[in-house]
Parts: sequence; structure tokens; C-alpha cells
Amino acid sequence: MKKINLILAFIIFTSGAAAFADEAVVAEVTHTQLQAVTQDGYGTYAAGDKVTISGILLNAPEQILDPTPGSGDMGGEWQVYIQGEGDDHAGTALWLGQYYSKVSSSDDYKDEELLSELCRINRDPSTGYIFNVGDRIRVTGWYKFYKGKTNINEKHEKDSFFDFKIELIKPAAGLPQPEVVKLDELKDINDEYIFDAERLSGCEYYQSRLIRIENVEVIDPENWGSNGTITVMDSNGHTFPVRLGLGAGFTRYDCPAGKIDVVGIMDQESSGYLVCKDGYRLWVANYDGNSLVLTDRGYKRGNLTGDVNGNFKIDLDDVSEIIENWLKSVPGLCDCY
Ligand SMILES: [Ca+2]
Ligand SMILES: [Ca+2]
Ligand SMILES: [Ca+2]
Repeated sequence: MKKINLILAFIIFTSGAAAFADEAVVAEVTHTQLQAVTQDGYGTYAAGDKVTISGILLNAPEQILDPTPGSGDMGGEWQVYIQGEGDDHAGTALWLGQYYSKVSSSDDYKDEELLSELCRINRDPSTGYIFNVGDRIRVTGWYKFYKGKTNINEKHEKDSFFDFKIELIKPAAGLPQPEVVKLDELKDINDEYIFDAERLSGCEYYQSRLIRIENVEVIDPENWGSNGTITVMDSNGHTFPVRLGLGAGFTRYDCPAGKIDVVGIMDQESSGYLVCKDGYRLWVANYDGNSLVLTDRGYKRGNLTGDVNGNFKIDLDDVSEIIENWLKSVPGLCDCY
């Protein structure tokens, strides 16, 4: 009897300790609060352990970083951007990677563990719905500042205590209209990035948000291709880097020529860790080959099943693209249990 009491006391004690450890302080914040920076561009937000934030999902994660286990320096990676709504003129990136031991004392995710994490964060926990571009979502998680952005992530810890959670608020709410921005709002007369620590103008104002740059030309089309970086230039000689995602369109279609518009997500990855006033770029996840706007409009013309390249006929070009990709699958989207 005494032994049973001891065991019971132990169970109560340990479950009480677990409950205590789960009590991370969660603060509901705006993107503007979370992304605030010093004069050097270093993140200042520090209240609370975890944050809850909501907004519109801007990208499909596998179209900008490769989730395949073991694929990159950090193994499989996953990243999305969420844009604030209404007066909350800011946005936040979410990141998850496989090889945390490269940047912390945590263990790495084994391949199978990474896949199950990807399956979890790609779906709304209560409905199983797979999140997509234009959904309104709510995220609760830990955060960490990295090269200009305060990201929601697992603080590079594999322990499930550091999991972030994504919930669906409204499916297919719709993408925000991209704000039209001129390159002279982002670059000064010396073609240097405009940095405003108040985040009310310049590159910071648009960080992690969808913007549109009009009437520019790609000056280095030789750098076109999946995961490449090209440079666009306006008629005043201002330039801006455009990082191309992993979308199949960058392989399938040629670099658009002449004057074009670009619709993408303003990203920052500064050259330094403590002074973060550079490293801005537009990130375009995919291109649909329309020739006038570097973007993926998300709607196809024609109704032909199997018209892989969207040229309104089915022939060997479509078949060869299918054969090239035969039996590939998307980690974190299929084979989830
Ligand atoms: Ca920044
Ligand atoms: Ca986790
Ligand atoms: Ca075709």
C-alpha cells in the first residue's frame, strides 16, 4: 500500500512538473510589434516566450525551400510568409529545418521525424485541411531573430515543447492585393537599400509582404533558373535582386524579356547578424510563363487534362516532363498518416 502511494505521489509530482514546463508565456501580438527593430535593424521584441499572430498565407513552402529530408545544408526546410491585415502593415516568416545541431545543441530530426513534422504543420489540426496560399491562419509558436527578421520557429530545438501550431481561421480568404512599389522607394540615388528603423518607409515597410514592381527589365537573364537570383532595373537605373523559387515554371519557361512587372514577397537576409540594414530581395515562388508579369497567377486557361506546360495541346513535351518526374512525391503533403 505504501509503495502504491509512493508511486501515485511520483506520478502526481511528475505530471505537475510537466504541466509547469508547458506553461510558456504566450502573447498575442501584431506583426508590427513582432518585427520592431533598433537603429541597426536588430529585432527588439522580447515579451513572452511564445506569440500568437494571424494573417494571410502568402506562399506554398515547397515552392521556395526544398522539404526533402537531407536536401540542403540544413536538411529539409520549410518556410512560409504571413502578411498582417488592416492597420498591421508588416508580415512574419515561419521556418522549420531538419539539421538543428548545426546551429544549436539540439538533435537533428531523423528523416521520418521531419516528414511527420511537415505533415503536421501543412495541415489544420482540427479539420485536416491542407493550407494554401490565400488562407487566413493563426500561428502560435516560439520566435527567434535572424538576419533582419523575427521569425516564428522552433528556436532550433527538436523537442516537441518547441513546436509551433498553425490553425485555419478562413480557408481561401484570398491573397491581398500586392502593393505597387517603385524602386526609388526601396533604393536611394546611389542604388543603396533605403532603411527606416521606424519601419514606416523603405524596404522594412514592405518586409514579408506581397508587392509589385512595375516596368522593370531583367538585366542578367543568364542567371534565370530554379533557385537562381536575377536583377531587375528600372528606367532610372535602380536595381533590385529577385530570388527565384523552386516552382517548375523557372525550368519550363524562358526568362521574360523587355519591360515586365514583378510580383513577389519582400524578404530580408542581411549580410551581418547584428547590423541588419541590407540583404533585401523579392522572392517569387513560381512563374506561369505569361511573359508580362513575373508571378504565378494561379489560374490556368484551357481544360486539357495532362497539359503540363500549359500550351493548350497535349504532346510529347508534356509526356517527357511527366517521365522526368515519374514517382516523385512531395514530402509533407503525401503519405501523411
Ligand atoms: Ca528587417
Ligand atoms: Ca517540432
Ligand atoms: Ca502541352
